[in-house]
Amino acid sequence: MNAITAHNPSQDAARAEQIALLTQIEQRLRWLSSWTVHNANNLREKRDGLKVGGHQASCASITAVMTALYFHALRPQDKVAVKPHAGPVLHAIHYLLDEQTREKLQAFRGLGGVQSYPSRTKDTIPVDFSTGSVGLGVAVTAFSSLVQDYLIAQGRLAEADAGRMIALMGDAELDEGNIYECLIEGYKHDLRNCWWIVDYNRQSLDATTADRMFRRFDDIFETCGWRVVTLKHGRLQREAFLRPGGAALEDWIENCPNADFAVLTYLGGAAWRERLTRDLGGVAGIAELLADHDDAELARLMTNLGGHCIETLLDAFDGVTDDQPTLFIAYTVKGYGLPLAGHKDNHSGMMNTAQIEGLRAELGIQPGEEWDKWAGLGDNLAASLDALVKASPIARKAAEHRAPAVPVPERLPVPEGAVQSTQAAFGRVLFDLAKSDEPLADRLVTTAPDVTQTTNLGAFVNQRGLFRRQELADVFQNARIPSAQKWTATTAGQHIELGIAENNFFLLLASLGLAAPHFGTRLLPVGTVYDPFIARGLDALNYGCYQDARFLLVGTPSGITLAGEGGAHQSINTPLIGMGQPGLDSFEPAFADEVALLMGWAFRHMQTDDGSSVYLRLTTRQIEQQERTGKEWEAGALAGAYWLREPASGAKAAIAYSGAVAPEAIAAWEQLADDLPGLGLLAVTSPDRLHRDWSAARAARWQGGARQPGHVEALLGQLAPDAGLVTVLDGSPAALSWLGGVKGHRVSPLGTDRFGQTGDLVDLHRTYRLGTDAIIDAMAELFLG
Ligand SMILES: Cc1ncc(C[n+]2csc(CCOP(=O)(O)OP(=O)(O)O)c2C)c(N)n1
Ligand SMILES: [Mg+2]
Repeated sequence: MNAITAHNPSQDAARAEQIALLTQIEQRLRWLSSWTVHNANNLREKRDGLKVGGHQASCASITAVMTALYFHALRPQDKVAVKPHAGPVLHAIHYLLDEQTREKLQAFRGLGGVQSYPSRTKDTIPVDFSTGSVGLGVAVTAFSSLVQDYLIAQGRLAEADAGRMIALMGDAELDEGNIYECLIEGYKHDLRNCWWIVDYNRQSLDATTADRMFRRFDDIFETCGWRVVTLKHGRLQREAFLRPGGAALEDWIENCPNADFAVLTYLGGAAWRERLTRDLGGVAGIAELLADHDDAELARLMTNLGGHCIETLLDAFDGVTDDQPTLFIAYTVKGYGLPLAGHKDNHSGMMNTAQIEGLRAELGIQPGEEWDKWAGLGDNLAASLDALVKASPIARKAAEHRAPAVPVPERLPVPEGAVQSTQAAFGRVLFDLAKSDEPLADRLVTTAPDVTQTTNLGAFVNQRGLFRRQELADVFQNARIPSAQKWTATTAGQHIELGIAENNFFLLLASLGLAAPHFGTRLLPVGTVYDPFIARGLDALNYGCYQDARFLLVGTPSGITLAGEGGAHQSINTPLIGMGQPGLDSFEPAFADEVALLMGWAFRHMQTDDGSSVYLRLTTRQIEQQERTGKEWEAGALAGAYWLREPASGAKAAIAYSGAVAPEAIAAWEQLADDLPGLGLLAVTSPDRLHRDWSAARAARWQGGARQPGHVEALLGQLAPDAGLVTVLDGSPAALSWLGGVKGHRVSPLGTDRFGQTGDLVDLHRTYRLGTDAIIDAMAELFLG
């Protein structure tokens, strides 16, 4: 820790003045965050009988840390992820900066008001990273730092503009596994410019945290290349430790179990006195030390931990001037300065009316002045505080970037070949782009969790190279050992290789997908993962979508079409994940020309204001391609479905299929067409978009707009009202069975709803009823049964 330069009196005075003002600001943040929660829960009219909620103790725990950070250490180019339950503190900071309104604070957790947890997309103050699911908001900062380094290495961001990616985290977040996955990946990629500041109050939601972990975090982080700065004691404590008996007191605090410390904090000065007298009464100097402090002062001394001492925090932040990733462990008290301090149930605990009134009076705030920024402080002090706030570097933070769109070619060339798989077609489209001089090609960044080659990214990587900040030779290539894969890494490479950890994969996609608003350069991230292992990173995927990050996710291979790989690798429910996930438009194409069309569309859709991320569910099954005569199918394929074989008007039946089972659907159509004249064959490229469009069309009527039939209604409207539908896909049948509800058609849905097993495709199609025979049987049953 940097000592303050002691020999310049005017500097000392300025520092003392700054600390005094920041201490006032810290109190204001504690007040405003408490009052915001109190107002929403106790004063605002309630219409539903539900608890509103909020976390006064979690806020009070971190107000000093946030004061020192936001009004001193933070630079305009830095980005911060704030622990979810400190949302009201972040909003209070922007209230002091005149960037947040009283109305929004008063509407905390109400529609249009301040969100419960900081939200990039819904809050109106600058929020760099959304948070809510603990752990993810922490780890994402490391990946954003990696993205920043990628942009610097590629000459798209000046080194001088590099910011720190900072996470303000709760100590319970250290229990989340994704933190450690990220630490390992960060070490491999030479992570820098990252600060994680732990609000180490040793309380989680349920309990006080395990004493045994004390010091272990230092070991873990230091092993991974981090500097660990522990802020255990505030200035008052450090001074007391210098007194006679002080060493014993320090020792006592060091060894005090977390739970005991919390209990004594809650009980207050008299309890501290009683306990310290019991434990240390015989130690020389302790009686005098206790006598020198009344109960309130003693309580203040004993809770004067590093994370509540502005001076200690400023010194710690100022002390780190290099780019080594740094973990600050700031010891704190949950509920500091509130009557909730230390109570084990304080996570969702709230001050009652008498308690908040007590706090108001203690801070000199008059009734009715609760929302006034500097109430009770006097004009001079208020002016000084206002000046400090407005002069802080954070007040100069620029608005988020609006990066121009990267042009996408009108058409991406369709890979040639009479027999192809969608996965190979995907790899080929990327490879063709990699060889081109399209501006789009330079903005592609690919990534995969150790499945680069088996998901057909290899050709792209051979062409565009692996990315590393520190260049890395391909040892195999240098030794002239033949391999299809070049594995040389350079700063110019465009593939970021990850270890097998799907949380990291999705967090990197999220960070890459936020490059435009964060750093002013659009990147078009493309990530591949085995389709079943999407589930492994599902919360991180949701987290990326929630923040409106834009990426192309490719889940491949998928379904029981993986045959020999067996049930452990066969994805079943991913079509439903694709349908259910907001912010992610999902597709399951069958043919190479559909893949090329959808990829071109995806690169455009990822860049439009009302666009989203895109998910392609692909397969390694090679199938015969379609001879196309026109382009009419394309609009339908983008909207989610088109007739591969147009039904006769008023036809009595149709088969609807998605993806890899196209050959079985086509064969069944051919066998049934004679018996069922006019039989239709519907290629469903996106159950997701089809369903969303159907919902939107119905909602339009209820919202007063004109009732235009949705795309699926127009398609199925060509059939007779009493027509029968057989739907089939290599995945949950529920992804298509809803088609029967659109026009009231009878439906027989085929698909997989049991775990798969090994077998060849013939056996598996028979066993899981996905084959041509199953489709014909299902159709027969609709008409005969
Ligand atoms: C993934 C996830 N699991 C559970 C929760 C519910 N939850 C919210 S806060 C919390 C404990 C927070 O403790 P800590 O991180 O120490 O925060 P603080 O003590 O500062 O409030 C839990 C379990 C959550 N938000 N996210
Ligand atoms: Mg905690």
